[in-house]
Amino acid sequence: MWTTQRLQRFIQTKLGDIRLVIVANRETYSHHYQGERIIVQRPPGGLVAAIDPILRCCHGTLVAHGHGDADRVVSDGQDRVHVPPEDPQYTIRRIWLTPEEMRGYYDGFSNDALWPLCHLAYTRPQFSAEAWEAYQRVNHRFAETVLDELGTEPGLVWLQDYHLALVPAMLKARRPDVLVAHFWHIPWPSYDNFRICPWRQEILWGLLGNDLLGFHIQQHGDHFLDCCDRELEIRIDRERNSVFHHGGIETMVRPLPIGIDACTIAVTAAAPESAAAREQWRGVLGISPAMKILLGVDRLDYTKGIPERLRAFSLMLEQHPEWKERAVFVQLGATTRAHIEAYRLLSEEVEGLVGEINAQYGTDRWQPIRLIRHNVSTDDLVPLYQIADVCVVTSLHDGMNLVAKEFVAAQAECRGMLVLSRFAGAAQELPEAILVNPFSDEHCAEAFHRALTMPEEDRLLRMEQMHETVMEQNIFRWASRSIAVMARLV
Ligand code: ADQ
Repeated sequence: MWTTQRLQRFIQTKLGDIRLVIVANRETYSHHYQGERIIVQRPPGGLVAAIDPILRCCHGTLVAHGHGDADRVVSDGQDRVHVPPEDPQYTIRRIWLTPEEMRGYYDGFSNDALWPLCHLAYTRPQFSAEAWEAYQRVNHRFAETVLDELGTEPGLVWLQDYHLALVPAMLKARRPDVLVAHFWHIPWPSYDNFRICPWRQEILWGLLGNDLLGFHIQQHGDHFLDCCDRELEIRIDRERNSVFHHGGIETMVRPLPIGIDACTIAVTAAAPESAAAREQWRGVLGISPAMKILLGVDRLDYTKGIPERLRAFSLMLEQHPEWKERAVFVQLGATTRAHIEAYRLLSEEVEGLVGEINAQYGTDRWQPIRLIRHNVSTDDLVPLYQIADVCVVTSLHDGMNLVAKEFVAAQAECRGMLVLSRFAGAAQELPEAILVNPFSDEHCAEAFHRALTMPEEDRLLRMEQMHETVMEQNIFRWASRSIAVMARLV
């Protein structure tokens, strides 16, 4: 079993004195004013959950955008701060971006162009020359900061995600000796979808600055190779899963499915405080122990299939009226990317649907859907996963989906069931879940009913297998596999 300690020893053996710099848009800790006081927050999201334990392990540096309103005050003269605050183990080097840069680089190009381009959720990407210009400029700033952090030392730079597609080539142009790896946390589209991007060649060349480019699943890597093959003068070696360019330089493309810190979740679930928290959730939600709970946990994002699952739940109530007053759908929907039109519309749609369905089916004693719009801490989320009978993940398209894995890790007694979209990367590792096509309300409604009525023996068998997978294929294993590939390149 991979643990923090084992990973730490592994990193020391494999990388020795080589400095590890991780680069991500989002910082793992941000500082905020609360009146006169400064508080520390950990933003939600899969990426943060993944890289924090790795940085703690290797005492590395994270280069990231400083977005908290008190971030500058707590940073030193070199824009650095040591975290976590209670027990500092690594450094965040912050980059400051203006609101205008954020509008172009983050909202504009990353989230209004690349995000819908890479997810087959049928939301049209918005390509704006102004946003693309900001994306290039900010990627350049990230590259300059990483080079400044490294000085003349040898180093391994590990970039995270789609906000930084141009950084690898920028780094390599100045420091060909530095090893550059990149993990792309979202799907890569097929060529037919990718080719609508006006700056597709620039993005591909940017990513070919990497020595290693990781995706969650083989299919995303295959799509990337296809795109390179169709667009660029390069050579693809399908057997090696590599692209050769610039007279023989190799970019390795590898499937590296991400995991979660499953052990911490299992320990939180087993802690005595968790029992009280479970009761508290039932109390707050007004749900008796006899009531079945279906649970969705997501950022409010149009790729996650939230309206789709609510409609399917409504259909289940119509087709199986025996669930009226006997089942509740609890949906956590944290607000995200609120400046973007598509997200505002989604938020309105979800609120509207919840109102409609509750009005149609609700009674004096029962509200079918409970929507919770704020973030909850891991300590509060784990007991909620525990009391859920069915966890519902209906992403229209998803790189991996960590919620599916978190639910399974929290369910040590294996009493619940997972309904999982076929179009989430996680479906490849968790085939024992009830796999669904989220584009079909009928299919999902039937899957919810099946999950609620599955015979205990079948359910236990499936959940135990998934539990084993999630515990074994954890975040430390993902990090070790990624670092093992990088170390071979050093
Ligand atoms: P995300 O799109 O953010 O991640 P996901 O993998 O599901 O999606 O991770 C979401 C994380 O945020 C989970 O850890 C979840 O617990 C947390 N979260 C969501 N809503 C919350 C709420 N209301 N309160 C508290 N916590 C909440 C991207 C890709 C995914 C990929 C990850 C990691 O889109 O496909 O799995 O990166 O690579």
